[in-house]
Amino acid sequence: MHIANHAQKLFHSTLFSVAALTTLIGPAQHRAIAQTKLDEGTYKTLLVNVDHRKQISLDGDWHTIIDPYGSGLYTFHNELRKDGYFLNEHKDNTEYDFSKSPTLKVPGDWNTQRELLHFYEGPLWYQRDFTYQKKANQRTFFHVGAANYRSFVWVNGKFACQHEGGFTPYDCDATDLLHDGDNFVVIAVDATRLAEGVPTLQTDWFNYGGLTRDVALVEVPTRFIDDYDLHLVRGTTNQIDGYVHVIGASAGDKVSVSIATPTPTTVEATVDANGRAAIQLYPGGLELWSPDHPRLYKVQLKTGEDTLDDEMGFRTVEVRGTQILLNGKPIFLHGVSIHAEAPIRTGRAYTQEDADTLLGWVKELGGNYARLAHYPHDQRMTRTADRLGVLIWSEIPVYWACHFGDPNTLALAQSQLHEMIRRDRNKASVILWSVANETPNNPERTKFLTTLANDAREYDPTRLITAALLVRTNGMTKIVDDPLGKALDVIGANEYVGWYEHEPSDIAQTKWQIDYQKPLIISEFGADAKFGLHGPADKRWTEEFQANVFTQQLIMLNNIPQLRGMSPWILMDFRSPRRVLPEIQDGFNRKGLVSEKGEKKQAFSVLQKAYKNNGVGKAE
Ligand code: GCB
Repeated sequence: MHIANHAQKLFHSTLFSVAALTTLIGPAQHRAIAQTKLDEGTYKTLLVNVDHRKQISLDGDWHTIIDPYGSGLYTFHNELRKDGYFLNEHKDNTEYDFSKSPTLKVPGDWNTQRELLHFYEGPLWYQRDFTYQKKANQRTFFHVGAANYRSFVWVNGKFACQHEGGFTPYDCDATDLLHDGDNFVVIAVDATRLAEGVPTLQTDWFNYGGLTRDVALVEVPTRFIDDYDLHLVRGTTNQIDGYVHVIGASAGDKVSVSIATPTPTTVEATVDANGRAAIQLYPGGLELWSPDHPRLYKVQLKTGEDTLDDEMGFRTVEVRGTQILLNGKPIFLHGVSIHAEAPIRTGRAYTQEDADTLLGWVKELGGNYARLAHYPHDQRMTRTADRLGVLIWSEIPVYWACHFGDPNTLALAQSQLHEMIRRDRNKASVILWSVANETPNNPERTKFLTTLANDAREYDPTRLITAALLVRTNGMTKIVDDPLGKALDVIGANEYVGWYEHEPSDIAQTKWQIDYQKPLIISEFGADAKFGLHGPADKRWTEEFQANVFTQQLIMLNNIPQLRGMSPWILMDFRSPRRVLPEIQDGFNRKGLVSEKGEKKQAFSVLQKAYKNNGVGKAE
């Protein structure tokens, strides 16, 4: 299915209807909560630019029940319960009581909030009371910024919606489920890793569970803008094209878009029978967005009672031969990879301070670019990147050995890809959509990822499509010939010469054979170092060893003529259950330039010097 149709199905055709996108998969008896699909719900969507909407925050303390057996949803014979925990009952014979159960903070992963939950990966129930006054001519959505991995929402005991995928937001229509006065919401979140899930069972990051991003009620008029796209047209410096999509509109309704450039410009357009209005405008005095000049403008969209503000930058990105052009000019991407790991306090990142710290370090390095690995990060990251001038690679968690032969896994990857693009397509900072990382090279995988690459390009033809590929080694030659390269605009390649293979002294002599005349980004290289551990440069795990790997890599990278960007692995140490070496790793991947406490290792200055002196990489 084309992603456009998919999008249509997922977001539009269910308008005002019940029970739209869910089917019961197989006999419920054999399913864990994470594999359950309930078959009724309200309209579910992803509201674009939700952070500029009128919100009633539900962040704070939620009552929680740990439910490893899924008893809140299943009976003793493992049938779906009609009287599950979602009813939040207080009868004589009720065997649970949210009001007496301990609380957890939302947003936030559960693993770092309560020691008992550190390695917990099963179902956990959240409950919260709130008061609400319904307003006429208004719809109210229940917004979840991210819930890892599957989640189910009930409002006042009635099922609202479910979502799979731990890193993208969703909004379910709670209008008819809310009443005046006291209300409650129950959300079951199941962090069980699934072989057929996206991601799959094996990853090199911590499976932080829970309501890891903001939760809120979002109020919109009955006729409202749910989605739009405004972008600068390639080859122009002032033509902005796109669309505005309106829910609840009739053909012929008007929408307007204004951009507050020095000569403010407004255009009015007409909605078609699908609720969509094509937009084209030529704002006067537009200054283009770039890392050196991250100019944002106030944008206002209107239809009927609905007004939605945004701050947007405008720029173009394209490929010419082996060059990446930003606003028509060749650019080299001096970057670093980042996990959504919170500096200092550890755990999942979600605050503005997290985003400021992480992207602040990129600026301090002299970088103009960051690869947000390996899944969509909190929207604060792309907003902050827009503001600070950091170009962004954004990725879906199609990582390592997913079930590439499974059509359900493909559908899931497609929906996560679609959600990622839909949420962030109006961010000037985002220039690359990545469909995968280090997947095994076989025909089934290539077909799966080619479908994703084509979907992404069809859904967003204004950006570049990439993936981080594995590279073959033949002696001292690294070979980039993965057939997936054909489907990509920019080739991403991960390599660990000097760490997982060969010695640091071999790095500088390594040769590259690249079978594609396309821009290449070395999306990862690196070495582990424990902050404060010192020794000779050939002693593994020391800061000196890591710094030397970086020094040698920079020499090697300068010998690759078509290299157009780099995002070494990684900005900050991050938690990973695979990394168990006592006294060194202690549960953390130590390839950070900075420790999880924010302490800078020697390699930080090596990279900083190269970036600040323009000592690595050529734009053309
Ligand atoms: C990789 C993966 C990344 C790992 C890294 C490592 O190639 O893409 O997720 O964390 O290597 O440290 O091994």
